[in-house]
Amino acid sequence: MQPDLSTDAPAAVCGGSGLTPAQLEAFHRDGFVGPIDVLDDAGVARARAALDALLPRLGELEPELYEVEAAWSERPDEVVCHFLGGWLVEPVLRELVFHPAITTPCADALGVDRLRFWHDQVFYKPAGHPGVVPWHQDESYWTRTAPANHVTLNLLLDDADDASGCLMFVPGSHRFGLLPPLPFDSPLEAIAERLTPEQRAAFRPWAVPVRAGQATLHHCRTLHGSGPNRSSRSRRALVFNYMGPDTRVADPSGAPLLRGVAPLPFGALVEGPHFPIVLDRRAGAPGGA
Ligand SMILES: O=C(O)CCC(=O)C(=O)O
Repeated sequence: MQPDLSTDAPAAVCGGSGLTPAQLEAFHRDGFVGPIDVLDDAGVARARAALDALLPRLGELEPELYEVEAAWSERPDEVVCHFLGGWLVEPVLRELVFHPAITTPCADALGVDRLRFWHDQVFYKPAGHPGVVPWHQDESYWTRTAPANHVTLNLLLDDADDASGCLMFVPGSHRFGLLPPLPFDSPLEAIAERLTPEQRAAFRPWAVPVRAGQATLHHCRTLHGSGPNRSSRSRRALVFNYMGPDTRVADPSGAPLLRGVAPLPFGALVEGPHFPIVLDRRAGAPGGA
């Protein structure tokens, strides 16, 4: 499975100027920042159309993707629709992986001149869907790569608020240390029993409502989760995960980092067509300073 990396950036996407100093300060202080503007109305419409065409074909496309959440496949009326690898089959998602309006704030947050793609995800909660995304740190699922210099941009294709299950974050939790992974279909609060008394005392979640076309950005150790969609609106999120350019394989097992990707040996640079450099701001680089 070799993704076609040729891409023309979609016209209907905002700037690419990156995080303001205040946004960067918030990211370092709290472990997340948002909302940030990414797509204009035409860009949202284009991404929605692409995703809506993909969703009914998930069963047929599953072998080409990195992963479709098994619990959702078994119990779609209870569990949030979640899959990885949409960029492999949908050109609009592939374009967004490389777009400066997405990559620039992520590179700013990580403090890197070169940004490497890790993978994409989709989280879809139809209107009235009871599924939740339990509180978790992304890094709990990513310990097969190191160092932990990864970031997540969660782009909403619908207005999201408390009623539709917008993302919630625990400010400062990126300094909690690494917590254990939990099954995707766990209850929202399942992490509570894994927290120390100090962490429990510091567990004061913030909900971050966003408009369609806006995103939140969070550090790979920031605790985040989302509740059910009690509204009559869809809640569609495209998620883009990036990492520093020098990330290496930290898993001695030799298993592929993602399904269908050629295995990389322990200690090797995470690179290749599935993990492209998506932004290079070094002097002399194409598009760089
Ligand atoms: O969109 C959601 O509810 C969960 C997203 C998430 O876990 C992420 O962006 O890392």
